[in-house]
Amino acid sequence: MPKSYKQGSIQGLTTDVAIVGAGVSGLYSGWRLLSGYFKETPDYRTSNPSVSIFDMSNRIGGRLFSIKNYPGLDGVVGELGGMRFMEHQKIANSLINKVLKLTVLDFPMGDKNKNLIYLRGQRFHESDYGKSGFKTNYNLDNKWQGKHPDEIFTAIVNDVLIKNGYSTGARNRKEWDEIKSILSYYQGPDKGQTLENIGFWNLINDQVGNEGYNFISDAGAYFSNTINWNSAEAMPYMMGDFVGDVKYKTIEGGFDMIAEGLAKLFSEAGGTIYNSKQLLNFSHNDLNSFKYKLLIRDTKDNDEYEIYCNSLILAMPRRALELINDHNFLFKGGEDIELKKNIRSVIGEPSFKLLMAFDNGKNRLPWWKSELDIDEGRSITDLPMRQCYYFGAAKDRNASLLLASYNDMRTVDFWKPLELPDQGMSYKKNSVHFKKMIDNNSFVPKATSFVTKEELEKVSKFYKQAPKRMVDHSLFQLKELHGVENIPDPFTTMYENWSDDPYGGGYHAWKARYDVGSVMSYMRRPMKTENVHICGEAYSDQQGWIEGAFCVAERMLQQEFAMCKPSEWLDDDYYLGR
Ligand code: LYS
Repeated sequence: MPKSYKQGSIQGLTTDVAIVGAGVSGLYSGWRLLSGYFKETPDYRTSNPSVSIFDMSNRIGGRLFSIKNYPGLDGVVGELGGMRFMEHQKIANSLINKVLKLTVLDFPMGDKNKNLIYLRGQRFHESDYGKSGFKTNYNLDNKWQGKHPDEIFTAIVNDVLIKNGYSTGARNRKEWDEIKSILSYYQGPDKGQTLENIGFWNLINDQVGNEGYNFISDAGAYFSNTINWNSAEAMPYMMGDFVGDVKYKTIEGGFDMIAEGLAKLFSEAGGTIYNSKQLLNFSHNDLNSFKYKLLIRDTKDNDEYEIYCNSLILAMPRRALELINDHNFLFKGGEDIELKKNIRSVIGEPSFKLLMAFDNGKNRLPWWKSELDIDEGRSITDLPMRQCYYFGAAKDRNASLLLASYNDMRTVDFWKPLELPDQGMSYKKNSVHFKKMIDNNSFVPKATSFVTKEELEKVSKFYKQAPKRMVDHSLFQLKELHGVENIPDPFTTMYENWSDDPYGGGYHAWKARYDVGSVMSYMRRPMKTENVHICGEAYSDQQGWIEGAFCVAERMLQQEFAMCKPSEWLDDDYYLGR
């Protein structure tokens, strides 16, 4: 597309493929369409399509959002969104290493002897689990008392496998897919049901009782992993991604470099990204030779534009899909149509991250190092903050950065009334209401010996600053979790609540009683007669990971856009899912 569209009016713009959403699934799809090979089919899409990406926010990356080059924090990166991947996630891994050539770092989980677990008022270390005589404050059966939550998760999954006549041991995603929809349950109220018809909470309750459920939900760090989602999806998910000695990786310079790298490749290949452009609606078009007309709103000045395309990729999560006007040929305005039901097959999972930067003071060490000799990794608690991650010190060691809270599901509600006034994506900073809230409530960045207030204020408009009351609640909990009296006030903060529009959650989970394999394939092209496609993390089988987004996008490109496998950088036999 001509670059001249980038600024100013996009009225009348035409593009073969319009992608809505500049998160990783949209950017990946755009780049692949411009750089990949198409099979020889009589499809119009075989001839060098023009591709444009639209995003309603003023940045790219979607739910990847790194804090980098922050004044006073040289050499330390903070993550408000996605922050890691795993080596067996092959698209992420090969893209990062072979295509984008980014530097991969270990994502530190810390020392089990130092990092803290604080549950029901009891403070201990991860290494205490399983020690003889160790007991938690949970009223558990002897069989489970004192055990590591991972051990309990594993026992639950193994029990199901064994009773179904399968071996325990490691399984890859393809092997899981072959068995997970035929596994069935054998006792209690869900007896005789296949696993996909059983909620994971229901299943855990039957296995380890209510108190066992409370324990593994609290100690497992994520409420999202134990909500009543689809058990057939939950089992491989827990075994592969969280339980045991999982090795996480991250990217030097910030996790959203994946989005930036893809955007750069996409632009170099001739694609254009249009920011602050929201898709309002779409329809069939008879004004020119393009199949569809899209109605786009500029989120900055509210102007509306009509643009034209032949294929539409909705690279967005559930909530964003639901924000599109539904009076069109696809959504049909009705609630009971198959597409609407399938859109509702996933649960948007609220999630919240709060970062705090501290002045290391005279000894030039983060407080967690000087007080508790913690170097890196995370601590877990049942307090509403749930998890904190010690991101580390700046190069000059003047300051350090803490992910002071990473929490999901019901605890996100704890932080809600402490947030900035809710005025949507681009809150109107000049309104009287907003100003009043800011004056009364805001946490104003503080100058330190190494960074001025002006420097901090300059960047603070790019990130939401935590209001004072939120900071105070957070410090209160950090003190309780760590058993430390004195934690300094942070000199600056940033937070993100991913439950807000248009995300509807930090990640998603499949509901029970849906045939996930069928819904996944359905979403990639809901109407076989139309070139409208849905892709992204939400309707993937690796929800909450960029790999989920990539696998769905790649599957869509090969199946629906007649693209060849990207053999130059990805193993041909890599399993993309159902
Ligand atoms: N991938 C996310 C993380 O590494 C977790 C998502 C959990 C979703 N249930 O923290």
